[in-house]
Amino acid sequence: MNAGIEKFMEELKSRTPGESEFHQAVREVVETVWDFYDANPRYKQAKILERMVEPERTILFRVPWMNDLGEVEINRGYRVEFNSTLGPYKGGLRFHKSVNLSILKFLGFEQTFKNSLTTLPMGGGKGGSDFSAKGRSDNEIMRFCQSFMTELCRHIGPNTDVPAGDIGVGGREIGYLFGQYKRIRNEFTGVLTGKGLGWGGSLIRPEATGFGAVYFVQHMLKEMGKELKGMTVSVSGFGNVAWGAIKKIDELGGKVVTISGPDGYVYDPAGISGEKIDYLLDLRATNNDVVAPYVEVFPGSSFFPQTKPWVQKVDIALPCACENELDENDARTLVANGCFLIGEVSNMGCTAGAVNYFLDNKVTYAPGKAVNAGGVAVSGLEMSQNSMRYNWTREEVDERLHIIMHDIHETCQKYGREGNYINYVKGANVGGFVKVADAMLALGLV
Ligand code: 2IT
Repeated sequence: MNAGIEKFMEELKSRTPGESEFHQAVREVVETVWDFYDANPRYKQAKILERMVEPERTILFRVPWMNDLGEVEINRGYRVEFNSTLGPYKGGLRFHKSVNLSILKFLGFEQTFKNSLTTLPMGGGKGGSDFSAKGRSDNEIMRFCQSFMTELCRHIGPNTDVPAGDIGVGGREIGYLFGQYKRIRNEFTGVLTGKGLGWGGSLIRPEATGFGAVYFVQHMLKEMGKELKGMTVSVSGFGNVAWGAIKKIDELGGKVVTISGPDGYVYDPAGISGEKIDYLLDLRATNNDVVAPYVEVFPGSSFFPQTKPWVQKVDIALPCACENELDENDARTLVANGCFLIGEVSNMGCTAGAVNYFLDNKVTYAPGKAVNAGGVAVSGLEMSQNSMRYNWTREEVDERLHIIMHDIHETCQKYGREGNYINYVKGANVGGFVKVADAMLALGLV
């Protein structure tokens, strides 16, 4: 235990009581950058870390709307504008019943480092609401989005803060949010990313998080002298991120054998490919948030209620669902069953216990802020295209995504190499930190 780190964390906790996810995300970063921080008094004197853990601005607001029965409903809206040192605040909106300030602060904090790693000019932010689309009609979702944006629109803008999607916010929600912003502000600008192709969106954005994650995993494998072809992979989740990852793994000759939802997981030993991948989109469109129906459509697969896919024997595991979905027990089970690479695609998908288990045992593991950065990277490319009022081709966007994921891997190696082992957690955190910290020093005490 390092006394400096413990003191830092105690002070943080006393200022932000109860924000356990936020504390978890900060601790992981502080533990890995501390030596570097200690060795560079100019960062310490300027209290860079202390400033980084305090969001520049936190906005909380009421979101009133009317359901289909004519009843009034009230949700809470949030936007945490964490750090604008490198560019406009950038990060997704999450609509899920679990959303609270702690979760959005952890996500906004991580986003700042992730966006720094992409090499693109984006600050970090995150927002959302405790609204859940589960069981809601399309009209209810539209009315909620319109009410949410009626308040949010005064705080954001293409040069100020550019939200996008996250859990519960996909193309449909971005459409309703963009429509309302455009109407109120009378502006057609790149104020949101993840837009539809016909109205300002970028090719590859829907696939980008999953594709980028697989490109990153390819670099990790190459480092080990292996390739994706022929590998068996377990994936959790069944949303946009899981869909993109499965699509790319299938294309490159890997075999994905699991998906999961809040109801349990599906094991499909034949592999999820072809029409099965398209079926994930149908599952999502039901608004039911379950994966069990998969086994009725595709015989030969099995459904395991209320359990996670990490018990299956695979070569590679890719958590693609939500934070803390893979704990230390899961980590031990995976490794005992022969899994040799874990690519965290969800934000903070692994608990601190799981991460420490991987690092202590020198298991190849990379954190979400590196692995999943392709999503926000292509959002950055969508912003560039919107500013130019021009669209790049699929090939152009994909090539840039390839370069960005390659560069993030290089950064992780540069700061995380420990002999033959790459500590990707340290690499991503120090790499992300240095760029933001240097820019904060240059911009003075603001
Ligand atoms: O976690 C993430 O990086 C996202 N949800 C995407 C953010 C974005 O602005 O595209």
